[in-house]
Amino acid sequence: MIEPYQLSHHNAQHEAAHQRKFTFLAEELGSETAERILARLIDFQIAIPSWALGTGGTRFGRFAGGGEPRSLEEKIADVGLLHALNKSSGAISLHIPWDIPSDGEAIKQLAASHGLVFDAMNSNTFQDQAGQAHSYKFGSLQHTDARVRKQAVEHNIDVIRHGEALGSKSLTVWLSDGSSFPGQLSFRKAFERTLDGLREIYAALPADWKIFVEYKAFEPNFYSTTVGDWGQSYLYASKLGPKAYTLVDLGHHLPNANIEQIVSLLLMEGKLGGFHFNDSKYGDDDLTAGSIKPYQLFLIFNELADGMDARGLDHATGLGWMIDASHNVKDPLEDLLQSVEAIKLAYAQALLVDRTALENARENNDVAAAQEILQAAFRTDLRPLLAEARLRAGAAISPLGLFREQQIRRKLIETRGLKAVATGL
Ligand code: PSV
Ligand code: MN
Ligand code: MN
Repeated sequence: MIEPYQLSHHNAQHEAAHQRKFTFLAEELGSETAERILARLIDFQIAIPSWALGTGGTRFGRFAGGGEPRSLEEKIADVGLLHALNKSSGAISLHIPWDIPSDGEAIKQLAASHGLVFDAMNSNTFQDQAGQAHSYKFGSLQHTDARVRKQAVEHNIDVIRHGEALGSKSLTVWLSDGSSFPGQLSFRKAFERTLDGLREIYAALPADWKIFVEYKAFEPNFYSTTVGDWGQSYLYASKLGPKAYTLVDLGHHLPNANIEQIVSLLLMEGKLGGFHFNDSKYGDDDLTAGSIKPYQLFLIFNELADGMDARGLDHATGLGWMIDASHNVKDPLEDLLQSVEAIKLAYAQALLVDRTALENARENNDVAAAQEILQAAFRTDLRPLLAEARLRAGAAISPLGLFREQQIRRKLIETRGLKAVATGL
């Protein structure tokens, strides 16, 4: 979709203005700081979920945007396109059975030809599929009927096998299990059954795999959720063993939860596995990362950068970085480009925080100074650093700009049709 000459033409057009801004910023920051952040930005990759490439919709309706990927191959092509534009989206996360590969090796090669690897595999026991023997209406791993639980365990093991063929190294389990009315289930039995099921899945993990236990406060159940918060996820992960971790989806908390504190403690305990980035105003809104609460995103990265350094974790590979978003009114590809940009910006700002000065201010109970240090980093416009990182990585100075200049959506509609609907939610 993007030819090398189109990329160089775009960059040539924007280079002079970019250099002016970058030179000024690098001088302000000092070249050592600028280079340190640039090196980390170039390494940092954020996986794209296969289900975010089409229009999401709500329970009230769906307004298709056109040109959506009709197959796994086309989803890979879309992520390849994002990666060509920003060189920061070098991984794709699949959801089974929405994305069952007919030929794992061929799919792996296709992804590699776009410079992509396979991030976490996701299982789905929150929907019934055609031909399925037992229904998940009343849950999957928590179910009162052992046959339903067995079916859910087997599905997860099947997802692991698909992932092995693709070179993935982790399984994310998000369960919609829970109850909608008081009295409907025994919390204790639901927990114990779920733990038993997770233990069977854990036992089937290859030696070098991780399992991420994703929590969510509510929806689709509205009274209780069996993996409802980080405490419950942490309990499962601790009981399962060293290959089990908690996954934090930013939209899965009750309003005003202090997510940065949760992240800090999970990281301290060595139980933070990864992220699903998005933003929200009310619930699991799955809005563009950084579109509602950019300061919160920065504060989360501030804890991540600090905590990963404390544990000696590699920033690029130590945790699983992924977007989990949905798009009702925006072009999905444009939205994903915006999310990646917002995540990298928050990360860069966190890398700018003067940790020694912050530590001093804390030890001296200098509250105002501590706040100033964080806000100074957050309020520094680091966008020219992001553009420079892209330029050096062989990406576009303005990925969204190039996407629009090349009228990519129009071309996708021409080849795939206006009514193409991606598989997924
Ligand atoms: C559930 O709300 C969730 O965040 C899980 O990660 C799912 O896998 C994904 O959204 C898609 O439904
Ligand atoms: Mn999620
Ligand atoms: Mn969600």
